[in-house]
Amino acid sequence: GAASSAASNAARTKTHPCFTCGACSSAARLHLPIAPRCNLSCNYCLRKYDCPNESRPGVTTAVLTPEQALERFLQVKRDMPNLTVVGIAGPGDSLANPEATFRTLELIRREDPEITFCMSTNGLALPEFVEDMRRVGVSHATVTINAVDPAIGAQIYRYAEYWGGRYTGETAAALLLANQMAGLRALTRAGIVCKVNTVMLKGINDAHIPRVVETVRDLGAELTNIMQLIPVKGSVFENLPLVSNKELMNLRKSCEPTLRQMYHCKQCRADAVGLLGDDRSIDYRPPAAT
Ligand code: CLF
Ligand code: SF4
Repeated sequence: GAASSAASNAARTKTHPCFTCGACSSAARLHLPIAPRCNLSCNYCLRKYDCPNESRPGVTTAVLTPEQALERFLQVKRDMPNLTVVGIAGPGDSLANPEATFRTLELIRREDPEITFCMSTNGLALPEFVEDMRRVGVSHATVTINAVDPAIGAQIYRYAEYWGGRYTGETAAALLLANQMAGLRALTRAGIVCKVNTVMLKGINDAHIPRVVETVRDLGAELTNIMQLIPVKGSVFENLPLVSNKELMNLRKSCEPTLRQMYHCKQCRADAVGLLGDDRSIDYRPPAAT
């Protein structure tokens, strides 16, 4: 039932290196890069690189098929006894590639009933897929929410693609926000432990972020991860002034009384492997296609 899965999901938080800072020096995560497409256009993104919502920008990750992803999982699991989490974090959006995302997780679940499943998404397609996430056993999710006001969101997103339509401006931002909020609420009601990532954008959403944190707390999120923008050359925000470490830390500290904050994010690659601070993704090559 929902109550017992909520309890076991919460227990998994202790060995999740992103959701529990104390686990990050011992517990490893594996990102499987099976999700190339995206349904959103964020102004800090260039699609030829990994999704900066949950990844290091400027890096191009080779995409795996679900079968190749299963192979990589089995290989990494053999090599890494401290592997606790399998994550889907791009290189596009997990839920803009639902067939590949859920097929990959189903294949792995057949081989391993225990490993923790984590997914990150921009949230645009979330309301449609919460039930699938629950069904395949996703216990942890990250939704990137940069604004809870469509007037601010309109400065961050160029367009959103939804059910065959392309939306721009405040219409796109309002659609995205409605789906993020309904999706986050449905996830937490289903007992899935949620983190919200927010990219701090100087002069755009920095003063607004405390409201984002309050809103997602009220929707049941466990923590927020306020992240620095790493500017991508060629993106709309390539020349946005940088946020200093001090400004980032001050904002996190001021939000801490509202909701638990993440301080140890490494802005991983979409194919990251190992401990958060010890990225070994380059050691692992995709198996040759057969
Ligand atoms: Fe991966 Fe993200 Fe899951 Fe962690 S990463 S999908 S929650 S298993 Fe972690 Fe990496 Fe920061 Fe993400 S350090 S970028 S917060
Ligand atoms: Fe880029 Fe990620 Fe935004 Fe999609 S959700 S446009 S991949 S930053």
